[in-house]
Amino acid sequence: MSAARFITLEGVEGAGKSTVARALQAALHQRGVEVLLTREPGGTPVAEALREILLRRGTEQINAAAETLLMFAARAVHLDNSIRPALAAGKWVICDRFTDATYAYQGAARGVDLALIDRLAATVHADLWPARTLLLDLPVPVGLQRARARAAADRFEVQQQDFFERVRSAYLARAAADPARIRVIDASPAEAEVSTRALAAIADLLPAASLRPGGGAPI
Ligand code: Z5A
Repeated sequence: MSAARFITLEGVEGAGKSTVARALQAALHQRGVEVLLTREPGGTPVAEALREILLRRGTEQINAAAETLLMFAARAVHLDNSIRPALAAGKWVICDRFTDATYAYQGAARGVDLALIDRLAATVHADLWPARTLLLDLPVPVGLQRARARAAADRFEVQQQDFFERVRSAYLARAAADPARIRVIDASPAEAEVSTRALAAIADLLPAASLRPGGGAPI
């Protein structure tokens, strides 16, 4: 059994996080690494119910503070009931978005006090941060085009371009401040190339045996 690792994926809409997450899961599986693939908000029945509330375009207003608290409520449940047990069982966890998203969306884009987010993060997961975060970086219009070609817009996707520019800038600033954890990957190339770069960006975390020739096919 390999040492458990917590990996997160971040980026603006349509950056390709879900696509890369699936490719990483397959590549790790080929290397004998058991992976829990999950997402935020969501990942457990209760957290998915909160996701539905957060993403639905209803008539009732959810202000930025309430949105932040709901994100962390979902995260606390997700950590307790899914992420921590998986890590304790020795699995790798690949999570599509985590607390960096709260700093980018609720903090930078919605204007929530970063000290509040610091406090909530310390309360909910002071002991657990991702070993590696892959920031899939893409010009905002390209990501929006990809995302909007796919499905009807949710409560976040209806935001204007400047909202997502603030998200992107915040992500890049966080990566510059913590380059050991947050690796920026250009998400413009074709899917296979982006996934190959993502795998390379976590290669140092893999057990040595899985990197030997024959230890797994490239993705
Ligand atoms: N949110 C928040 O505000 N605060 C928080 O703390 C957290 C989340 C945790 C979750 O919605 C929303 O919650 C999110 C932020 C907020 N809102 N927004 N907006 P979501 O999970 O539905 O949305 P998302 O996280 O942005 O995922 P996404 O739109 O599904 O994008 P993606 O996962 O990055 O992309 P994808 O599904 O892999 O790919 C999108 C399309 O592009 C698809 O058709 C692919 O086939 C295509 N694609 C992917 N890669 C490529 C490449 N390389 N080239 C060409 N086409 C590609």
